[in-house]
Amino acid sequence: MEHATIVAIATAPGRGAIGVIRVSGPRAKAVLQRLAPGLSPVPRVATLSTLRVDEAVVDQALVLFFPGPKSFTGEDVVELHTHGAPRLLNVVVQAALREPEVRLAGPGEFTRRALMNGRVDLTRAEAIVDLVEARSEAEVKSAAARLEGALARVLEELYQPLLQLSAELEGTLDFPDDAEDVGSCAPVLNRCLEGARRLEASARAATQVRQGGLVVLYGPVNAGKSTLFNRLVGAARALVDDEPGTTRDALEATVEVGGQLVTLVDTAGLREGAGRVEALGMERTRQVLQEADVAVLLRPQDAGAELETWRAEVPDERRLEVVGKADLLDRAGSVPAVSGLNGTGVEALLALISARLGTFDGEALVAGARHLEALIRVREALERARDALVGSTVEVVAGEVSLALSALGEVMGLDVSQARLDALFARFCIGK
Ligand SMILES: Nc1nc2c(ncn2[C@@H]2O[C@H](COP(=O)(O)OP(=O)(O)OP(=O)(O)O)[C@@H](O)[C@H]2O)c(=O)[nH]1
Ligand SMILES: [Mg+2]
Repeated sequence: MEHATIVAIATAPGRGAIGVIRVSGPRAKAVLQRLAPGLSPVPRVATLSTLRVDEAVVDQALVLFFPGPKSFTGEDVVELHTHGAPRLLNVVVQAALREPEVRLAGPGEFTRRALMNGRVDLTRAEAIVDLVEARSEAEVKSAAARLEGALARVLEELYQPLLQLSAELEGTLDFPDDAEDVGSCAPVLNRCLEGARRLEASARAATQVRQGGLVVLYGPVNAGKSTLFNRLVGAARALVDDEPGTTRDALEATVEVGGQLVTLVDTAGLREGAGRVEALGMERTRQVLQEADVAVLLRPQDAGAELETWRAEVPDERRLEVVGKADLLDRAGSVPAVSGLNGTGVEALLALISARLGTFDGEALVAGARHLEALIRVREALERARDALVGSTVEVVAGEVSLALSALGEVMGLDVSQARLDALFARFCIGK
């Protein structure tokens, strides 16, 4: 057990309105006494206080004291909300470090202490990193739901009956004479299997949330794809010119559409008789179209026989057709129109894309690839257990159930290895 007191700047580097310094450990209060002599803080109440370093006044700060064990880390915690000046924050941290047994915190060390002291469980610790790293509203919601404990509860709902089932099967092994027919386990086992399948589906949905959708702009040359791309990205990323065949390489950017992360791709326009490099570009367009979740066909209002060839590039269910250069149209058609130049119809297009991608439904609770992999093992083991009910021995069924149980335990963090903790906390920033 380590007894060092740790200190770190908890806010992002650089200037800001406020900067927060966090201190945790047995000497947290001593650090506070050094910086704000004479202050006797009321637990969990913000107090405006003068901070001093070597007698000199350095700032007016809001001071908070959270006595352990009812604090974030489970230890005594002090938070100093100073003005957000990087030099000032450093001066205060350096002063704190002069207190004996105080050192700088490593990445994620506050959360790690919270985990060690039972203040958060692993699913919540992981949710904290995901929340900090979230790139879209959907990721924020997924991480926040896990932080609130939703994942822990759902896992527990599967874990408890599985644990009981496992105990019963082991009992049967120990006292074979009392053995009922192993088939009597079937209802419970099937319910567990259902639960495991739901969790797996949720993990797949979460992977989708993390990766986001792939939206590809395609269509004939000069349709205005790059202009629209630039408008959606909010920056002049792609070259725009009235010469057909301007874009030759697929270009991608990450944008948020309806709260979801989307990779948006601008592609080389399609036409007959393109030169060699342009033809290579069109080849690339066709490749990325295969993977697209939504392919936006941007085309002129009056398209002739070519329209069917453009449509044929992508199956109907993944294609969204829009007419470009809406600002030049004198009559509205049946297909929605959009102008990358002046923004007409862009909001409506985003709404259509968002509807096609589907929205985050709160089911995407499970975090990452690691969870998905373990949950697949849970489901597979339970399927084998169910199959073994007919024509196999109790040993086999019990063995599979116990495999499922330990894979589920991995997700719950019941048996966490040091290496996995190190890997998790390496993703944290200092001060978290
Ligand atoms: N009036 C009007 N002109 C546009 C609009 N979008 C693009 N243009 C013009 O149309 C020409 C082609 O635009 P791009 O955005 O380069 O078209 P593209 O589809 O990327 O073309 P390629 O890369 O050659 O396939 C340029 O001269 C643009 O200024 C629009 O919404 N309205
Ligand atoms: Mg282009």
